[in-house]
Amino acid sequence: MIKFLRIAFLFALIFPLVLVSDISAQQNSVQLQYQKRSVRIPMRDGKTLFTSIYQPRDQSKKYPILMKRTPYSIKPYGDDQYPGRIAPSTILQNEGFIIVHQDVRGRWMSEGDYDNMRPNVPGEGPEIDESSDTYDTIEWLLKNVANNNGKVGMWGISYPGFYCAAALPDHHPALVAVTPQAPISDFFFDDFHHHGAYLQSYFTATSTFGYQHNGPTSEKWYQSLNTEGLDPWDFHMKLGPMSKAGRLFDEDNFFWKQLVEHPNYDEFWQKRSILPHLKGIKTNVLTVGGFFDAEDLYGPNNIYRAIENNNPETFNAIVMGPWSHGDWSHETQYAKVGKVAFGQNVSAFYQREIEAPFFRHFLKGIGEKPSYEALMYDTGFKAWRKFSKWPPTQADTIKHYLHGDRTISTQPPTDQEQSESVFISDPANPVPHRARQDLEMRFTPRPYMSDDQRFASARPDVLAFQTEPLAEPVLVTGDIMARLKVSTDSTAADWVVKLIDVHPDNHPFVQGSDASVNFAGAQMMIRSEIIRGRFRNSYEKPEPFKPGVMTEINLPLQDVCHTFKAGHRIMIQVQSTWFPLIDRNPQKYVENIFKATEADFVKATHKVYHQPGSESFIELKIMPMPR
Ligand code: PG9
Repeated sequence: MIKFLRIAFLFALIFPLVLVSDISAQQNSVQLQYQKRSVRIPMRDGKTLFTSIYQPRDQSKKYPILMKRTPYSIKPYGDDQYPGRIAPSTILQNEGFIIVHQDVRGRWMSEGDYDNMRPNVPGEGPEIDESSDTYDTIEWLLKNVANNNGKVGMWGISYPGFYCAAALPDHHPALVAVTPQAPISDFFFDDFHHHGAYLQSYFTATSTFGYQHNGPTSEKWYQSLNTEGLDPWDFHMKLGPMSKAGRLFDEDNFFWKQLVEHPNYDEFWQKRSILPHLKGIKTNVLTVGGFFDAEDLYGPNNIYRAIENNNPETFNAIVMGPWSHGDWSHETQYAKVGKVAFGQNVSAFYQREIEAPFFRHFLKGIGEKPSYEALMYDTGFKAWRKFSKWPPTQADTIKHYLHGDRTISTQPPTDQEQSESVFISDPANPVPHRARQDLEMRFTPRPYMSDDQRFASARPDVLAFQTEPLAEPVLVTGDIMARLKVSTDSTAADWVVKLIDVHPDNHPFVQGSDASVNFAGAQMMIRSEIIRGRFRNSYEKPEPFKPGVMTEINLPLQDVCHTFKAGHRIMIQVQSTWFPLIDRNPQKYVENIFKATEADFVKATHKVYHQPGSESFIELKIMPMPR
């Protein structure tokens, strides 16, 4: 025992030293290869943006510029301070580019005021937006940075991914390669809302983007909520209705006020969407995302589609892997989402075979032009699939009907069957979005996207429908549409739909997953989505439900590429609460749920119908299994 304690003590002593030495080795590696210089670049309105330029020390050749613009700080500040990683990957970092990092307007060391998802101002006029700030930055860099080859690329993940997409309208001609990765496209469908339902799981993140700095600063100027050690369920339940939750923020949290004052898809949110502006693009775009990205999944899917629809001549490709938010930028032995592994060395393959060749070709003229339109990782078959069109045109859209006996089939229900499924939805006892023991206090939601849903199936307020075990594998691709006929005995309701891969009872353990995962009979979530029912006919003009009246809910679920193997079942779960991922709907219609009081929260009886002529079904795009 003494010997063990001695070893443990030595390990505790040495491990941090090893860790620190590894980080400092990475910083030294950057410093050995690159010389850092920080500048203030003037924008057309006179504000200056703080920019760090990492110039290869080998000045014997010319290099393209590779730039990231971020609201998350480009620290460490100081020209003698080097981060451990400055490029999208170690491969690109070691290859040699002029790497540029910039604090976006209104953040950290840059001047100006911050505006979340700053609206694009079309054209090249004097008004500023993220496109003009990028244009002015590129113009300055080309004139003031030695040994550049006149070509510029951009990369960024999440908010930095938005700044890549926001650079595209009226882009600088030297901007020839852009990869928006997990990009935000529209805050009414990405991050803070899903089809109008507010993500209470983003509550603590509101501080990060809710306060203006008082001028350039290298120090954090906003207070984050201290939730250290708190139980997530209790914390979120004790927040109460959002009308009371705001008490945790002080008066000048401008973003919280905007969230509260704009509960509908009004001009405030619409003008912040980048999607309508993605036209006239003459650069090359590679959009990257994760099929299990809990933050920005709407973004990559819809930025790719908008560019594809508006710019048929442009190189525009999409890569979606078995990843959560930004996982592809870290090399890990297993691609893991939550507790579940989806394959080995997936990120390494992406960085080596997809991302680096994209920049090498368009920025350096080295290597072939990428030949794929869509590279999608089949999360069931656990392998990459290449498509010449996305969603694939060879797929057939097949209705999968929900039946009153909780089965799913491609045959519609008959008069002889149970015509409705009924459940009581209680905001005081909402369905958790994870098994209670797995809930965590987080900046943003993440691991729930691939969880086993057996904890939910067991609840009376979750309707679980499933097929018979599949005789043949079924490859589901592209977007999914849930078309439900529902009613409530009240006047407001949210509707959640989950697509689940039910594993056979003899399914083996999947290497790389958490040891705690029991794959036998697992109900692994593949896709999920929610709509705040008031927005069923219009996101701008919400409507109450009429008590007891059958009502259509058409809910688009984000893209998938998933083979349900033979012996597996396809399951659909339907429910009306999903807490604390999503705030609780009072279920009594009020104009603005952010202003509802405890008295507005009521239990309600909800129904899903399975009647001939009023069927509830899910439209799945089924591909013939590739030979
Ligand atoms: N899309 C992510 C996010 C945005 C806003 C608040 C919290 C998270 C991201 O930029 O990582």
